[in-house]
Parts: sequence; structure tokens; C-alpha cells
Amino acid sequence: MAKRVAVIGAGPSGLAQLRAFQSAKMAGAEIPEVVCFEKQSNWGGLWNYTWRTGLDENGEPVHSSMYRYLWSNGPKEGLEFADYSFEEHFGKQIASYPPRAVLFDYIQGRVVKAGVRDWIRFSTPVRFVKYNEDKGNFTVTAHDMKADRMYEEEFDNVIVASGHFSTPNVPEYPGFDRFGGRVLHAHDFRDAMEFNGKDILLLGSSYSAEDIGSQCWKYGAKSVTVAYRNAPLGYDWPENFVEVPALERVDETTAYFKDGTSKRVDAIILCTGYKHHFPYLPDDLRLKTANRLAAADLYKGVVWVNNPKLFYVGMQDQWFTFNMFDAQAWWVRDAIMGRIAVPADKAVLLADVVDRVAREDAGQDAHDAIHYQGDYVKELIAETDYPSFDVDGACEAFFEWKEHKKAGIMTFRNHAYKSVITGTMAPVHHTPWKDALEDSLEAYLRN
Ligand code: FAD
Ligand code: NA0
Repeated sequence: MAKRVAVIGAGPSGLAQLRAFQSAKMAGAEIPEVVCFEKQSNWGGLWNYTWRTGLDENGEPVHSSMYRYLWSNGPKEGLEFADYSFEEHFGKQIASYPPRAVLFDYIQGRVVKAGVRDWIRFSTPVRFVKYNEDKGNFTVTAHDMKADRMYEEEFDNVIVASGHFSTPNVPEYPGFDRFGGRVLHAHDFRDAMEFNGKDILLLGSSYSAEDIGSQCWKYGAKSVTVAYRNAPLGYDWPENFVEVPALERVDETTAYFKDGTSKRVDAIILCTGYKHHFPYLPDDLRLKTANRLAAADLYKGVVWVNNPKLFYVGMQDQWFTFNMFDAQAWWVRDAIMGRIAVPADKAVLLADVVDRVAREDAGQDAHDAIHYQGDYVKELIAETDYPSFDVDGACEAFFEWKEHKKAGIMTFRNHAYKSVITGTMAPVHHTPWKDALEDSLEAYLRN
């Protein structure tokens, strides 16, 4: 009987996994039976926008952390699929920082073409995964929300691809309980227009603070104050946009900072990151890791060292995204199909993790981190038949991107880069980012 493989999640990582198996099938290989469980009613993961916050229509925690008007925060040339270019999908080259709807369309295009939608059971959260020592396989408990029925099935392998930017890390500061305005996490931020004309405070100094702050500025916030715990973002911000040291407390109307200054604010947005959270996994299978490039306890960044029949895709912090998920998915496919041998000795698996952690720790800056993750992508694709591509060229696009951000945090998205897949230069977008208030696919493609 063919092996059975469960994939948990149909976001970019889970979809990469389905495409990896389908491409082997297209090449004539006999592949396992693949069943993908997806909690949402559609695919795309975080890219599947919802207006909902809190609980979804089934009473499940809303997965998506994305919001209206979100444009890619890095150049698309750093994430392009090697087997499905932007030009193939859109019939032309497009500008470099697509809004969410455009990237959703692109992600979807490849899996529509692959014809793998039937492999996915939508509106079906996985409730539990158990390893059966006696049979050497897993029992997956899932909940079909449409039929409101829980059931169990057995699988030879499980691939966890449920993402790690969905469960918010929510700190509490003194006075939050009596503050008169809204306090929300970035996970629940949906529309910058809500803060038009308002004075807002953001906590955190990473991508969410940078992008939600920039959005609110673009859509007319009266002022944006970003409080950093360790280091400021340090960009040359517009006049009504300031960075201040850590928040100490708030009262009904006002936030007080470590440097003795204070600011009256209408709302507080906690851009304080996310937790790796797998409520459906027991202790012996559950990944516990910081958000870093060398995730804990994963051989080659994907194999669970305590049980190599379990795999995780997409659990690292991310410079590379879609193409890294592909590299991982092709590698995991080949490990499951016996084309790649995973060492049987746990000490070897652990030594690999120790080595990856040490190499990441030896890096000095973002430049080293980008190279580190680029080298990881190269390492994995060299061991599979994923189409090889110019990973160093993609790193160069990231380096240019960083320079463009330094030169102008509100203008970097006006730049264009060269595709490392097709070699074509992207057009400059028809409207500067700051003036482009519409984020639809139709508006973006009007080049
Ligand atoms: P996700 O996209 O999170 O997908 C996981 C899937 O698993 C979801 O569909 C979810 O419903 C499903 N799932 C979860 N639990 C269960 C369960 N128990 N049972 C069944 N299914 C389950 N990356 C970029 O490259 N460019 C960007 O511009 C960019 N912007 C971002 C903006 C924000 C606000 C955030 C939070 C992230 C952004 N990212 C961006 C990074 C993002 O992590 C990746 O692009 C990508 O979405 C990760 O894919 P994934 O499949 O690993 O996880
Ligand atoms: P993210 O910014 O949501 O990006 C996730 C930040 O939170 C750090 O600055 C950290 O500070 C701070 N923090 C944590 N706990 C805190 C506390 N108790 N008080 C104050 N500050 C606290 O999260 P992180 O983990 O990067 O930073 C947490 C992902 O979402 C990224 O991959 C990013 O690419 C993606 N994203 C993309 C976009 C777009 O594409 C927009 C938003 C997010 P410190 O001091 O530890 O540094 C447009």
C-alpha cells in the first residue's frame, strides 16, 4: 500500500509541499497519498485576507495577521518560485513590491496549474497528532467543521506547515487596564483608515512596527510614535513620526517612556511579534524555538530530531520565503520518498542543529544573515531536482533593498529589481507607494 502523508496547513509552505509531490508525480514517480488539512475555507495561509479578528466563523482563532493595503515588504525578486515565474503567471513582468492580493494570486496560480486543490480538506483544523510506537505511524485527529464531525486517520509521515506568525505575543504594561483608547496587537490590525487623524503609539522595532507605522502615516494618522525596547529602527522618518525609548506605563490618556518623556495617544498597537504555537501537538512532537534562522531541534531545518518521521516546513525567521519553502518542501518530499537518507543516529541530527546555530550566531549583521539563509536554500536545492536558480542574485536584491530602505523608508517601494529566474528587469511602478492608496490587483497591474 502507498505511504500516507499528512500536511498540516495550506499556506505557502503547505502548498509548496503539495507542489513538490505533484512535480514528482508529473515526472513519473509513484508518490505517497497526500492529505492536506486546512483550517481556513481557502488556501494561501496569511495571504488569505479576512476582515475578521478574534474567532472565525467556526469559533477557531483567526489565522491571518495580514491587513488591507499591505504591500510586500521585500522585493518579489527575492521570493520568486524557480518553477513558476511572475512573467509566466501574469503574462508580463510586474513591479517589485506587489500588494497582498497580487501575491495571493501568484501563489494560487502555481497550485491551480498543478491541480492539487483536491488534496486539501478545507475548514478542517487538526486537533491532535499522536505517534503510535507499536505501529510506527501517526494518528491525526481532525475536525470537519462543515459536517461538524471529528475523525481519526493514520499516516506514515506528518509535515507541520501551520505557520508561526499567527499567535500573537501580547505583553502587558502598567495602566493598560485603564487606558481609554484601543489596545490591540498587530495580528488584529486590519485597516489603517481606522487611525486617520489619530495619535498612535506602536510598541516594537521590527517589521510590523515599521510597516504598520508607515501605513498609518500614509493613510493620515496625526502622529506615529514607536517605542523600542532595545534598539530603534533608525530610519529617517517623516516629521510626525518619532521613535522613543521603551514604554514604562500608561494612564487613561498618556504614555510614559523610559527617557522621562510622555505622549498623549488615542490607540496602542502592540507590534511585539508572534509565538510558535502548536496546540495540536503533544510534548514529544512539539517544536519549541525562538524566531531565528537556525530553528531548534530541526535537522537540516526540517526534520524533527526526536522523531524523523515528523517534518516542519517554514519554521525559521524569514528573509527568503516562498523559494525557501520550496527548497524545504522538495527536500522533505525526497526524504519521505527515500531519495535522501536521513541519518539514523540522533547524535548526528543534533550535531547538525548545533552547527547551524553556531554558524548563525557567528554572523555579525543582516548582511551575514541574508547570506546564511541564502546558503541554506542553496544547500537544500543542491540535494533535490528543484530548478537551481541564482540564489546569490536574490541575496543581491535583498542587499539593494536594504540600501533603498536606508535612503528612504517611504520611497523604497518605488524601486525595481531584476528577476533571477527570467533575467528581466521589473518596471518601475506607475505610482509612488505613498500616493497609491488602492491596493487591488487591477490597480497594481495597470502598468
Ligand atoms: P502561513 O501563511 O501562516 O500558513 C499556515 C496555514 O496553516 C494557514 O492557512 C492556517 O490556516 C493553517 N493552519 C494553522 N493551524 C492549523 C491546524 N491546526 N489545522 C489545519 N490548518 C492549520 N513574507 C513575504 O515573503 N513577503 C511579505 O511581504 C510578507 N509579509 C508578511 C506580513 C505579515 C503581517 C506577516 C505576519 C508575515 C508576512 N510574511 C511575508 C511572512 C509569511 O510568514 C510568509 O509569507 C508565509 O505566509 C508563510 O507561509 P506558511 O505556509 O509557513 O504559514
Ligand atoms: P514582527 O515585527 O511582527 O514581524 C513578524 C518585535 O517585538 C521586536 O522588535 C521585539 O523587540 C518586540 N517586542 C517583543 N516583546 C516586547 C515587549 N514585551 N515589549 C516591547 N517590545 C517587544 O515580529 P518580530 O518577531 O520580527 O519582532 C518583534 C514577521 O512578519 C516578519 O517575518 C515580517 O517579515 C512579517 N511582516 C511583514 C510585513 C510586510 O510584508 C509587515 C509586518 C510583518 P526586541 O527588543 O526584542 O527587538 C509588509
